[in-house]
Amino acid sequence: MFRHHPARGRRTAGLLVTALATLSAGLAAVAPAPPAHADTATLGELAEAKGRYFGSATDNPELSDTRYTQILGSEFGQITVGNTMKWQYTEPSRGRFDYTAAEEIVDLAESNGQSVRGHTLVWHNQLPSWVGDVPAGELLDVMRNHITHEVDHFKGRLIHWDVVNEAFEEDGSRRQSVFQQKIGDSYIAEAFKAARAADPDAKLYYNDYNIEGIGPKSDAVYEMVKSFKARGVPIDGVGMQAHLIAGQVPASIQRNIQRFADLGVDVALTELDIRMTLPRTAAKDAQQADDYGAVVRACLAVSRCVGITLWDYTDKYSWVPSVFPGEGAALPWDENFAKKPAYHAIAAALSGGGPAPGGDCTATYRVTSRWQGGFTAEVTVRNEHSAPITGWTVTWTLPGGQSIGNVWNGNLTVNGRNVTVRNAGYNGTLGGGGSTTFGLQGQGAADIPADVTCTPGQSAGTPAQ
Ligand code: 9MR
Repeated sequence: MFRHHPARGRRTAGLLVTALATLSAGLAAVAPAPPAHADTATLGELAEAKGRYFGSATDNPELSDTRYTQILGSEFGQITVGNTMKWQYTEPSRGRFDYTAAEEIVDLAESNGQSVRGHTLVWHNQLPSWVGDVPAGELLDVMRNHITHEVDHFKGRLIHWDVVNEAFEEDGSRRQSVFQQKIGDSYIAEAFKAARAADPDAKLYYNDYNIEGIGPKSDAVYEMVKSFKARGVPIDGVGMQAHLIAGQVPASIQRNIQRFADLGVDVALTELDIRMTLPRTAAKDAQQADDYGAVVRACLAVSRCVGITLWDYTDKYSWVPSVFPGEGAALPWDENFAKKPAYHAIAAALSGGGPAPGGDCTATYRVTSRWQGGFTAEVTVRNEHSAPITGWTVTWTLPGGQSIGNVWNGNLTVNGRNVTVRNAGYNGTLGGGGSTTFGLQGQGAADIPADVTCTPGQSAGTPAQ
């Protein structure tokens, strides 16, 4: 019996489309395109079905890339303004406010029906130099004025504000920013009060990195939130940035999200990316896919984890390579906008599926030659996860008029139009990201079957010899 797995079906369809595209580029006689699959849902739609959002950050220079904006506008339910709501852009000199660049992104998101997170009001970075020169006795007023002006400007248009960003060091002590030094510990609470007064409806977040797992830094944020709740300081949420490393997702992430939720605040994963040491390999992609799936499932497991935002969605515009030389490939779309295994793992997790026990596999069917009355094809079987699989079964329905003569590097069973190919004795075990191929010769037109599906293991039908 084959487990029905909606995400796997979608992924197989995607691979088939890729196979078709490759084919149509190389062959004069082209098989007809498969029908569009009614169950193709975007990440935004899948998240919405779970009562969450799935979004992407973006930045102004990218908006002239039409291929980029097409996916940005269709795949996501939420947008974060990646740079141009920061102080450097919005109050470049004291008392002179400029929202032109930020407005461009908010307008675009609104025209696409997407919600917007504001990022960020008070941060030590991307701060214009004049702020550093404000006398200590004036900085609290300057900070309040900045917050009041910006929050008021976007009032009613944003769902969340990152009110204060990155105020803690790794050891849990306060970062010695200009605000900390000149205003003191109270500046964070004061910032939240000013934001609430300016827009009582926007949800107010504290946002930081390396607080996804339990440790000294997340403990410090936890204690702050606890004390804000006890003292009536208006905080609604904690943003865990989630700039993660493949193979190193903190084991305590779900427990950590839950403990913040238990304080009575929402949690959002606000800047998710999962980087790797370059170059990409199939095994690293598989590890990364597992990691993305695990992070999404950790969020879905906590009802107050309200949404997930990628820190941009394509490697073309990722911040990672410029800051971590030799690392990158952190996002679910590559620099040419091709979806990686990570994309499919996110879709599967949002659909409620986990990786199948013992892994998961895909099959890509490619016609390698054709002649009057016959053809050969090659099927690539790939383990999409990091856990090894010890066997695989590929099935499809024969397109009308086709029959199969023989298969090599696999064991064939045909039952009416139902084809089953199981691994041979020597090619069943595939490590994380590993792949193998089998070949076949068929009679009839070289139409590509529409439902090629891979299942790990050899559970269906007669056992392989
Ligand atoms: O993606 C942002 C990049 O374009 C800026 O140069 C950088 C400046 O520090 O900020 C990046 O975004 C950061 C975000 O605002 C806060 N968390 C870390 C993000 C990545 O550095």
